[in-house]
Amino acid sequence: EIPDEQKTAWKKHTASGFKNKEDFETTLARSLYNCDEGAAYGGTALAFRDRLIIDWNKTQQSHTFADQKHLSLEFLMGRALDNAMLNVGLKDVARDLGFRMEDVIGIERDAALGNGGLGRLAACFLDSLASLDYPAWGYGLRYRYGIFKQEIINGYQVEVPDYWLDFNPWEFPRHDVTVDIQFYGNVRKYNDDNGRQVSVWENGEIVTANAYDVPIPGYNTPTTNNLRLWSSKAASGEFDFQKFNSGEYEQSVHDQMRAETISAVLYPNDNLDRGKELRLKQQYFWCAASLHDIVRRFKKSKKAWKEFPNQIAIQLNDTHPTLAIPELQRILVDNEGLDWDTAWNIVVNTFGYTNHTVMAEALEKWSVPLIQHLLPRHLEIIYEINLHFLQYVERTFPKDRDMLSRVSIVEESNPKMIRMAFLAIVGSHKVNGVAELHSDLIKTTIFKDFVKIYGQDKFTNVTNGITPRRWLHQANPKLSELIASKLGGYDFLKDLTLLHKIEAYADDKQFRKAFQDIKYANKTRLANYIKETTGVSVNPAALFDIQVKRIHEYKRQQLNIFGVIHRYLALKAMSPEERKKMQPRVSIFGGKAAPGYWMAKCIIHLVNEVGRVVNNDPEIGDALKVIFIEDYNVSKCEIIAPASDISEHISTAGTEASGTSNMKFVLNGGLIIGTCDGANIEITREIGEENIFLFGNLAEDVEDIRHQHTYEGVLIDDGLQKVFDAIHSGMFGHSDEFSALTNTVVNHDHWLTSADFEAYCKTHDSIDEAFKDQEAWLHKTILAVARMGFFTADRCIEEYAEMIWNVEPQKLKQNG
Ligand code: 26M
Repeated sequence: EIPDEQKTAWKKHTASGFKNKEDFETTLARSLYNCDEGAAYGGTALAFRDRLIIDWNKTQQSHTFADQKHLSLEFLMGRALDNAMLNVGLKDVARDLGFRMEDVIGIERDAALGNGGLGRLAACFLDSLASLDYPAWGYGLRYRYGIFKQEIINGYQVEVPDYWLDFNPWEFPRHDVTVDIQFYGNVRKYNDDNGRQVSVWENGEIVTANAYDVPIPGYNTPTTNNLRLWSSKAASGEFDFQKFNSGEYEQSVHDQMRAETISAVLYPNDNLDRGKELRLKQQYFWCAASLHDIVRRFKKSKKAWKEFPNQIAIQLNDTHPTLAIPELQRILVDNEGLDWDTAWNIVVNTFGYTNHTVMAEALEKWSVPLIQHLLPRHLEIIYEINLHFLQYVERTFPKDRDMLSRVSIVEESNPKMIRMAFLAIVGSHKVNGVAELHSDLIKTTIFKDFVKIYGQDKFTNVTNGITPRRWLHQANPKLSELIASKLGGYDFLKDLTLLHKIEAYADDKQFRKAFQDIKYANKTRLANYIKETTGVSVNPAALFDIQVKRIHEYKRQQLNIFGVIHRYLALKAMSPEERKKMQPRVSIFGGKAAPGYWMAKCIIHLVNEVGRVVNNDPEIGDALKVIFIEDYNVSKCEIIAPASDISEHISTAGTEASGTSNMKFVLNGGLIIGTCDGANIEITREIGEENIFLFGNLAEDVEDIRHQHTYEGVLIDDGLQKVFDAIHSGMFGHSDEFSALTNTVVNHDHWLTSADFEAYCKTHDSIDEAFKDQEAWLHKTILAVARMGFFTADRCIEEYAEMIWNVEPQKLKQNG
């Protein structure tokens, strides 16, 4: 599949990394005397890329037509070089150049084609699929601009475009793989010779999808899977050519730009749906290109259509790819001539749908007029799907008239809306949530009626996980090495449950010391990074308290910063002697706010202003520092996650579907302060409740408390009132800047900031106490690490494979 001219170019530096100076010089077209870190990165990346290609080709040739397809609008991959080196097993090669490997790796820009948890989960799953030898492809969009780069200017977030493609050695354009995608147009009906009605969607605008492939290497296996990203281009039809020649240059160029706009930029919203037409275009463009690709490959196998679901499993990462359901139905009925029921049976057995949120504002709906305009045939098909579905519901529940309007895929509002989650449920054979509590919640709240209709078995849980290759071995090589020294090798990177064997060392003096030294070194690394980037000196011996994730009211960074202010006021009220006795702390925040999310931006501003005041208060010194790390992303997380003593996962109970950074922090030897939400609950069950700091109201009580707020007003906690008074006094700059933040608590407190405040502060006090006893603390952290085996993404993939995809691994024959 690789074009010939590329093959010859690559031959020059294949097989062994660059063994000699000439290889390197030809690869980069520059002399070694002129080699800086950027050049060293370029050369190393190209050399390792070549190693991957060989296995990649072998893998793709050996795979039969059976495999799984993962449709995700987001893949938050981070850097590739370190991972490529780990998987090829030759991390040392590049040292010859005389650079520190860390610096060379550090040159690479993140592939940041995602917002947060959902996109990173897709990336971890690709790593596990390849590492476990599952034949699987990812399908996504090749955004020219990934998630924006965040700068903090005068304490405010400023968004800078992320143009990441100027040197990307990890992608391969497949000039021969293109798909023409139609938008708009009309539907023509006619009866064929057998009197069967046929629908033709025609006269639309055509945009071409170009494939770019990214190799996904597995760890300790030659299996190298494929991530295919689609890029939009104007269709090079004669029409445009004519326009150009007849002097309509401007129109011709304008059409081109319009087409390229589709894959131009990632929507920077996390857990928020805004129903923009361009977003719907992105979704259809990518679904249609991917399905065309999948169907084309299946047809090469010459198998009967009924075999389709046995050969192919398509997993929908949230509702973003739900248009793939009517699109496959359209292909089967309109293009391939299957009857409706046969086609529908194939569709349902092919798709699985993963839900990542219960929050109303994140549940996708598209207006009927918009779909009508953009995808007229799909709207007809969606209506037909709904008709069949509602007829079934009516037959099954003849007495429940309300049921029909509650579960209808079409919401009878003005304008009418298509409920994408309902379409995804109806069009899939399995629906899963991403942690036990979350999977229970969807069954009892937003999808309750569907459980009645389809039964319990259609709904299942697959608790999220993370790849231990990136999140333990790469991010924390020293800890990985220490564990390997006790376990007699690195097998745990592929079977994370083996970690349980280090429980035996929780009381071992030497092991504890080594473990503690590693944590201290990781904290020092982060302290150096903070010094370089913010100019603030933090003491690595202080307790590092970290909350890094997208900024969102439901994640409650406001609770954290109010708690920090509370602590600051308490410190100010103490005598110098008393203050000296307090456990020194560094409160670290990081995360991006969606550009249109005003409240989230206020939170960022408050954190920065509190930092400015606290960090410059000579009375406070090391007792408290407040840091905001700019532009939090995957590669920064690799420095941050190993450096925590405590990390914060404090969402209002019932709102965070799972969380995955909670897993990263514990796996790296930090403890959690958290609510009974998402995967925190299962983490507690695995590591023991004595090794986690839980607080706050439970999910089952949240509704009642909100109700109470509405009817009786919000009760503001005394401690929180003092914090608000300090903010209103202008202590952190003009208080108008923060009034939105305090008012929402006073008016509704939808996120229970006040209701949970006291418990939150008390829990932090008990953390201070616990941290004083370093031996006991080490005992807890070592046990916690030892018990994290369950949270590997490898376990997730095995569960999906067995419960949803019904597939087995396919090992490559070595030297085959
Ligand atoms: C929707 C419409 C328009 C534009 C953007 C969106 C959108 C983008 C991302 C909606 C939701 C998005 O992500 C949701 C998400 O990241 N959910 C998280 O998924 C993780 C993996 O399962 C969980 O661990 C987190 O708890 C959950 O919040």
